Amino acid sequence: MAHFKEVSQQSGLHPKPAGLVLQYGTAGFRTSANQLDHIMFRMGLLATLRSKKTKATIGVMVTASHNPEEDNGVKLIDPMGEMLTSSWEGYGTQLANTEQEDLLTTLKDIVEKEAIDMSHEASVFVGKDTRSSSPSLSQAVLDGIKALGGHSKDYGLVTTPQLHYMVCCQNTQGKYGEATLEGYYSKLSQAFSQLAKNASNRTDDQKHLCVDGANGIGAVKVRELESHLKKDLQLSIFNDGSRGKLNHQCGADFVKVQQKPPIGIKINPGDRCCSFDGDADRIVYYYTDSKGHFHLLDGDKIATLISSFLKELLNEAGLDLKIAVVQTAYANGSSTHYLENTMKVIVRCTKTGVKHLHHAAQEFDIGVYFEANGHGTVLFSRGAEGKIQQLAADTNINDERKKAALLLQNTINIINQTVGDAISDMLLIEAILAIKGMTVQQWDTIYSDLPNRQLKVKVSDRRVIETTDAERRAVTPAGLQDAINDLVKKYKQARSFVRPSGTEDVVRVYAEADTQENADALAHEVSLAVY
Ligand code: NG1
Ligand code: ZN
Repeated sequence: MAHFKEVSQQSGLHPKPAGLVLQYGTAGFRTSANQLDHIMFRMGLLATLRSKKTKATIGVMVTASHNPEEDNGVKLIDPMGEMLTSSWEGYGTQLANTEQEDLLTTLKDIVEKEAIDMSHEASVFVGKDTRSSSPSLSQAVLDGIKALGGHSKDYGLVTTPQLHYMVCCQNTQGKYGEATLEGYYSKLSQAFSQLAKNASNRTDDQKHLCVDGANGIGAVKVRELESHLKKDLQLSIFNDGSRGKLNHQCGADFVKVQQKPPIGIKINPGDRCCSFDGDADRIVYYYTDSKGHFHLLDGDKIATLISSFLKELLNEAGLDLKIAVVQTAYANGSSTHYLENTMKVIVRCTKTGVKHLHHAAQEFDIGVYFEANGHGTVLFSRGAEGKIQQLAADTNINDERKKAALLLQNTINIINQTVGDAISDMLLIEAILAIKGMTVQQWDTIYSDLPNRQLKVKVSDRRVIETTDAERRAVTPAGLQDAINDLVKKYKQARSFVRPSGTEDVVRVYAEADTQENADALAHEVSLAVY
């Protein structure tokens, strides 16, 4: 096979350091950028095979999200814009770790196992974030695609969710939208402007939002969006990459974990602010009050705002659709309590990692899923979308039902259903606050978070910890869960769990309790039990 010969020649230009072992984890490969050249070339090969197998366009995004600038990473996007199916993650790991001389054998094994017709055309979309290592690494991906005879389209600098969107648009023949940046901005901004028409008499202050771009791609892209927004939303963009370092003391992950504002942003009491992460698939909101206290509105608060808005609209529209909120163990206990007991919506808890939440959300008519760290979106089933479209087009219903149906229709259009998207989530949140005439402080008071703390613990082998019950209980090593249970009993309203990270070589410890001191103390004590 001519292509295999080409792979053999080209792979020599992207050699694997002997002995290096890496794994396709929760978010693809992610590590120090200087170890990734061969991984990128090989992921170009894998994406080409996946495209031949699915007979659809596949995406490859070069990014390490919220990791430091020195790192990089790569993740594959499946035909409907979702994450690569788990059964292929193993091939990713195999290809990554096979030594140079065995590469062709591994490649041919995958072709055989998956019965891939190599004569079929392949099409792969490639995108990258703003890291200094991204241009050469994305070139390595393009080289891999070319070596196997695939066609590639290089979108250059895009956010992760933008690339997911392009892949979905391409494979649905434009039904989801146009596979261009212009198409993305116009779909979202038009939906926003339709929604914003339902807000009355907003002052300039109410239209104003401070955005922390984490010195990354999100800042570049939100600026491009700005020109499409007219005067409906006024953005002040900070950490736009012109001075600071990517993700350094800024961005959604920093703000969420440190529970404080990013550097590089000047905020006055009451100002509504949000932070994106390094590839703009996460968003958190925050403000400081008149006493200078910092208030965070994380993924849980976002899920609550969005699901209560949708639930109200469904009632007004008279549509009987099943709505659920999907969370992980990191969701604040107060949010789960509020959703289940006050809002009375179904709540599901899944393992960490967006693909788990995404799959759980697909089981409902409307599935709102958010990780506490701000990664999330809303999924509408085909049936639910159909009913909403039908009602919006119905001329025999009263004004209230009509208005609710149109709001639901525009809400569908503003959401990027392929994956969590900071830009799309931001527009939806801004639209909801505007329509409800709600300030960020009012949103914050829907429920009060239990004080909580997240810690990282370095251990020699994090894989000795195995968990069950959506990662809420440790089954190994023996005795660890009993020790955690005993510590939790010492505190009020307390909860704690540990799990190995899928993206860093650490064990994560989470604790919540009635006061910050107690949450801190519990997290500390549990981290000692992990050693
Ligand atoms: P790990 O490192 O497995 O905890 C982190 C986040 C996930 C997810 C992935 C991918 C936390 C506690 N964990 O995973 O939610 O976003 O990164 O980016 O925030
Ligand atoms: Zn990210």
